[in-house]
Amino acid sequence: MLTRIDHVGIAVASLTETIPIYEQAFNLKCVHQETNERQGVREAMLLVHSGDTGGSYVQLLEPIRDDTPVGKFLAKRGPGIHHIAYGVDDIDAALASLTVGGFDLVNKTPVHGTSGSRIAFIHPKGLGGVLTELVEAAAGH
Ligand code: CMX
Ligand code: CO
Repeated sequence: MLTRIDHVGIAVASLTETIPIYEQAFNLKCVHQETNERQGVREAMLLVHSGDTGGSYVQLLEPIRDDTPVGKFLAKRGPGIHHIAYGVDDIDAALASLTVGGFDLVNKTPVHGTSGSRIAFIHPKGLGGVLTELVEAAAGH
């Protein structure tokens, strides 16, 4: 079902401050930035590896408001790893299978993610305390 680690999502207070740190530390390049209003974030994607099944990235996340998932996370725990995201070929099939398995889906149907991808979150409680995202990349990504 899973094709790759798509990204590791890291909650930060400031993209402007954190992007250069990650670029310099690991010689990464920030290849994309966007604001996702529904998710309540400004995000930056730093490419780690381009593979046959799609890229792997560090995703830096800055909240656009305090009353958002990342805003609440930062207030409670401070900056750090917020979620892990796995690539899938068919997110509808993956969600159907997880539903049958009794997992607690935050998104029962896919929503809009980075660069036109379709994404869905699975609640951390059933997965060892790790908030988990599935990503079906848009065609050509
Ligand atoms: N990782 C692990 N546990 C988390 C967590 C995270 N990122 N966020 C919250 N939790 C835990 C809390 O520690 C808390 O646990 P306890 O009950 O044991 O104290 C519990 O979940 C509830 O915490 P909360 O602060 O009240 O958070 P909510 O229930 O309001 O929301 C969640 C939790 C997962 C439903 C919410 O964060 C969510 O919907 N996330 C999906 C969307 C998202 O994260 N978007 C931003 C990223 C966008 C992107 O990657 O594109
Ligand atoms: Co993500």
